Amino acid sequence: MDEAVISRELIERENAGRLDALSDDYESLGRSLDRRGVSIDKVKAALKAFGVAIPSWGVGVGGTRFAKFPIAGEPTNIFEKLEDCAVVQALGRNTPTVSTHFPWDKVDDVKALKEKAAAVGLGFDAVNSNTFQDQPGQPLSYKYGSLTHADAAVRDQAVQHNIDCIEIGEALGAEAITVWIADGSNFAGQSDLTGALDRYLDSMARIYAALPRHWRLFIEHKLYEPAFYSTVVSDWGTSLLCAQTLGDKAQCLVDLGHHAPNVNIEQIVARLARFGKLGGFHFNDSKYGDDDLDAGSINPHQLFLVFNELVEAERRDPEGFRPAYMLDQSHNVTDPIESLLNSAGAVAAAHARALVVDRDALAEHQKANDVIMGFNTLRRAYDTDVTPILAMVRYELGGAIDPIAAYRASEWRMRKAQVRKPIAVGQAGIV
Ligand SMILES: [Mn+2]
Repeated sequence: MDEAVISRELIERENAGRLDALSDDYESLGRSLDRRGVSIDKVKAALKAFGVAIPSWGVGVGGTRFAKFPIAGEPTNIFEKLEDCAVVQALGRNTPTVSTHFPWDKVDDVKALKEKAAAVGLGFDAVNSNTFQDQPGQPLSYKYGSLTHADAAVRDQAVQHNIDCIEIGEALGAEAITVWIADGSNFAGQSDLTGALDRYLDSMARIYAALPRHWRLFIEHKLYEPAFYSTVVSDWGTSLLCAQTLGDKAQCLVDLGHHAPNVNIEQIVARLARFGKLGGFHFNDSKYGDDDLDAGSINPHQLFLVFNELVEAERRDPEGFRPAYMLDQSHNVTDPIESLLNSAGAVAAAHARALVVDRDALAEHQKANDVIMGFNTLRRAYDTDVTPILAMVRYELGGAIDPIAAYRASEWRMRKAQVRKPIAVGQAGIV
């Protein structure tokens, strides 16, 4: 790393007083897992190879439909956003890549963007296109849709934007594009439900044709909002049909918040993986709808069950298993860096718990219809306090044993408040 956003000395100073307790906890957990036939070092090695991408928009303060409350020292452009992403990576060590969004992250010099990322020790994950809002000077409006618009000229504009995103992504070293469209309708009778899907498939086929050889195209479904009567890619069934229609490079992306309440998301994950169509995730959490709360903050058990299916899927098909993991959250009342550290930790914790499930025992209990023992096998893993493994992974990779404490000790936000331009108040946030 050429530009150390957080000094090595600070991290070492912060870790020094915590290392003895961590080693003690790690060894104790190791003995406990060993009695269950689980190697803690294997779990640790798997977690060292595990990363979740930070969305560039996630380091800014988000907001709701009501308001956004900016904080002093918030990043004002993609270069400053990369620095904040680098802080998360320097301390947490499981967020090595950034998922960019265009035109929000548009720059004149894409090479400079790539160089900045490399300088702060980051790479690029999937690029995200945006045809859900109009940009200043944009010739045609997306008010009534983009890739599915009734007017071919609007569809052409939206297709071209996605192709432009692929070109930028290629220059950055990304290998996937996520296409989320807000197209849909607010009234019965507003839209031809079948015609809109046909136009979507036609537009997506043109984007698909522009994919470089090693690229993937992720289809993100969402059941409602901003369209409240129907959305064109409303659910995982539509997403799967579209991905199958488009071809091998097209896969489904599961945003945890984009489902009706109580939907069994882990089963959706298992289904998509079974048919080789699980492209990736947008992790977040929700209480009521698409709340975009911090991953694992409301329902950590669901997150664990999702990872339980992921570990199963990888065992079944190690070759074809390569989901892209990304966070997609809106931080309204917290410092985004602290939320992202917590959330990346929550995702890694869910993964760790899924890795300590006794899979042979689980299979035996399922075969014998021993319901309670099947459930208890999962519950035992879920009840395991995996925090010493996560902390040891961070420590051994050069990060902070207690990342939030180290972040606060760095006074990063306070220092940035002195040099970054203040964000204007009175804007609505990301919805
Ligand atoms: Mn999303």
